[in-house]
Amino acid sequence: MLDIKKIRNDFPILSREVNNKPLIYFDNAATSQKPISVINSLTEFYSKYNSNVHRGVHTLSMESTDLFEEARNRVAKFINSKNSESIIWTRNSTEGINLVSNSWGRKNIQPGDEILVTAMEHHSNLVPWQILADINKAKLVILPINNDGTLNLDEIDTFINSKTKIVSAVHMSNSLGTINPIQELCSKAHKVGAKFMLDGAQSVPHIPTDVADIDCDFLVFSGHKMLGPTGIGVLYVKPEILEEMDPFLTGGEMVLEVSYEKAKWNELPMKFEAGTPNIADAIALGEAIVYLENIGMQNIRNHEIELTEYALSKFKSLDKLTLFGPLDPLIRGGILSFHSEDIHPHDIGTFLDHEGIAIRTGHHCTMPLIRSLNIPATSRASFYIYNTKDEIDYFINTLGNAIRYFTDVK
Ligand code: C6P
Repeated sequence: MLDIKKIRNDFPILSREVNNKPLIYFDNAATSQKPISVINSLTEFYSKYNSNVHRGVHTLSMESTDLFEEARNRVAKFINSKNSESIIWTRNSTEGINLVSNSWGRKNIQPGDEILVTAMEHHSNLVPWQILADINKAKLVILPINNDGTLNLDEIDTFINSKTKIVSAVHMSNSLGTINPIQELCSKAHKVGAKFMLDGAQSVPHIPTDVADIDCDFLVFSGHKMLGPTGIGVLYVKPEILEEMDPFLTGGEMVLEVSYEKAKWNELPMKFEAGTPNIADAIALGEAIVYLENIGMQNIRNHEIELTEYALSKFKSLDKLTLFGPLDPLIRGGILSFHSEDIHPHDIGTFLDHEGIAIRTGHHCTMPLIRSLNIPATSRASFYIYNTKDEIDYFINTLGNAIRYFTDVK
């Protein structure tokens, strides 16, 4: 059991009011709130250590370089990467996927090859592959889903075949909450000699992640969804693949030697980190990881299973709502997307906001998925470590009021 009261005290924003009501923050899939230790880390860096990294011989630069690399080591340990050279700082998950599709993809995808993604991908794990398929004359193949929001694996051995060169799949869907059987997808990809990339934007903040165990070739995630600041993300790449990859962005820091004619790339991981990196935010992400580790990732997962189970049972009391995604909390995360035929999601979102509840409404950057459900958008509540059953009670009650309010008007 988590000490939620203690945890909540660590998040200053949770004590504010919105529209004269205590804030209930259920928009964690979009971005999480930040504990005071992360906020303090940013202030401390700029107050005491601010200087560029890997460039200076002066004390400040050496200190900031140490803190920056310490944060990288923390990330490596957090996802059980054997070495920290496999950890490349990016701005977010989106940049990590673009790095792989542009660097590994352009070099390795041949005309006629197949790239497999699932029907529930975020635009970030779809559009870069559409562009790569177009440029390299490859075929983008979409793995379909079942009515319950799980992947349809009936013909998986046809979908992952000898033409498949990469399978890139989301671990936890940001629109359905579904947790995908990534181990199975990864081993099937490897069996046909394809690479496996995991979009961990929604899973790494909520589920213990072990890249050695999963055996994925690439993993991306975003700091801002796991208590860290915006503007910092991570791309993990298996060392042997990283060695062969060409840089994506070029310029300062990623070179060892430059003449007017050519350049020699820097060592890993700097080869992939052109320009001055996001130093303070990387260090603060390290603090976020310390915070998560102190609570324990399995404890976080257990707490969210409990909240999800509770919310799913409470949803049954609401008429006129369709809830998307699987109903078993063990194969879904704390993300609940729902829709009412009679009420536009933006109306629900605005009604809830008046009562202090923050949810997200829209297509959640999964437009093809939402369209395939024949709806314009969904309303989405998403939980994290600081959320409580009392908040869910208030949310369900307010949602009931919203449904009555809008359907009575009709
Ligand atoms: N989803 C949401 O509200 P960035 O924006 O690069 O940090 O993360 C992109 C991304 C990639 N994959 C998945 C599964 C995601 O959920 C996201 C971000 C947010 O659902 C913002 S659109």
